[in-house]
Amino acid sequence: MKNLRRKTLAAASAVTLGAGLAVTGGLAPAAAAGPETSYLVLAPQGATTGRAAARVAAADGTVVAAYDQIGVLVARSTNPDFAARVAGAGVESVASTAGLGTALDEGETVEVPPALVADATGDPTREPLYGQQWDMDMIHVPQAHAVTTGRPDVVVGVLDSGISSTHPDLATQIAKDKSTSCIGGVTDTTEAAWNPTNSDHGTHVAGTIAAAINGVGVTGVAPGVKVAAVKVVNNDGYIFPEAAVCGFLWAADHGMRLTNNSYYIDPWELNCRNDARQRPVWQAVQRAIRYSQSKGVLNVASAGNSNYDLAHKITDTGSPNNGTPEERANLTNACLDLPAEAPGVVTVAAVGPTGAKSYYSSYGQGVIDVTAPGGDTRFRTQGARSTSTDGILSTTFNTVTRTNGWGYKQGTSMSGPHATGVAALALSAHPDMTPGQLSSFLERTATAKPCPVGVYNPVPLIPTGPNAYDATCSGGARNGFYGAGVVDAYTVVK
Ligand SMILES: [Ca+2]
Ligand SMILES: [Ca+2]
Repeated sequence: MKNLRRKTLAAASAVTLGAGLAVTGGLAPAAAAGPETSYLVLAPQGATTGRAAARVAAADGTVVAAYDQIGVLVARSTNPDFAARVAGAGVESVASTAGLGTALDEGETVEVPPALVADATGDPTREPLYGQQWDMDMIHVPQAHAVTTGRPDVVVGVLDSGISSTHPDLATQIAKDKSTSCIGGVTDTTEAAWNPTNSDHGTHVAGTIAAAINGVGVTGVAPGVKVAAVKVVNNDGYIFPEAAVCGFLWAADHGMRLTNNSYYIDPWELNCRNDARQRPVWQAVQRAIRYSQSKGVLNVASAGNSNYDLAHKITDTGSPNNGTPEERANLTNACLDLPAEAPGVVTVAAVGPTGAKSYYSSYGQGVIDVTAPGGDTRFRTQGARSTSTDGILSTTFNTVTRTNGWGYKQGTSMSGPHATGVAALALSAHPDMTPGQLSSFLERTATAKPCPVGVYNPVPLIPTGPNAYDATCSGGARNGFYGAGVVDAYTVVK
């Protein structure tokens, strides 16, 4: 899956490159307009953006968003020489984000028939579809709800593809005054802008965090808290760095204490150390993450669905021109996969109904912090067939028929929001915790899980090949497959 994503990225980049060649390869003068391109313009760290904004204007650019909090401008220009012209005093770096969008790992949705409406009892286990929510039992959600379902002043930013505001399990759960689109790096708070267009991924994530106990459908982990839609996935299914920057800043400046990030923005880590164009982009995202942490936000992120050892990725993907394995320590911060690997971010792996690592879950000692149910639709048949009921049941929005419903998805996109929901319960019970305290608390209260012995492969019959999902776990009580263990909703509130 990692390779697939890279091919998608490469294709997106190639289109952009082709368009650029068409302009610069002709006889047109240098100042001729090219395609409109988005840029991130970084002022020196700690400086205001005034001088940078003046340079943008002088270089035929338009500032579409100014993030003075972190010294970052989002600019657009059709001038092919924009980056060269904007460089100078007051500008630390400038880079186009063209081709640097990462495709959302969407996964398929398997819808279930609409649930009958039952009496709203306040008991999560009496929700009509609760019998299919093995995930909630695994992390002791009913026991937690006997203590608290969460406080409504805890607002979780769902940086994702939007949330359906008409969904019967979510309509009462959304902080509409804190919801926005961040597509293009620019906020748009109209309700239509932050509703889903071509993806219900964010609707599913939001339901896992906070679907209501209302006699309809499912329960979320923390139905007493609120979710805010912060739409960062564009209509083509890509997350661009400027949207992520906008999302982190929006959440931080609108009083959110938690964000859920079930996506991955993936620098080409083999290139980024020496790639002058990529480096400023990742620096801007990291400034945004650091800023949100300084405002008291704990960010939770999915580890990814590539069964990839994140602790040894340079060795694993080493360039054919360089046979010497390189150590992670040689990497600069600009080469991290974001947001999962940014310092202070809670990185979540996935387990299936048995509590064992999901076949797809990425891993890595020192990278994975905790794990949570994300589903595993292949273990039951060793990979021969897919059993959708071993996925995660949550709220859905059919983007073709434009109807709300419920259905299964699987992925670390689904495990992340379980950890976020547990963090929201923890914060409801312990409102004074700092992000650092909260993340340690999540780890301390998790149920530790040892490494399986030897090479792990739960799906030897999967059609992509008998060894495609081999993985080896390293570490002790805290290890590369499960981090500190499986999060627990009850132990954080009891
Ligand atoms: Ca419900
Ligand atoms: Ca981390």
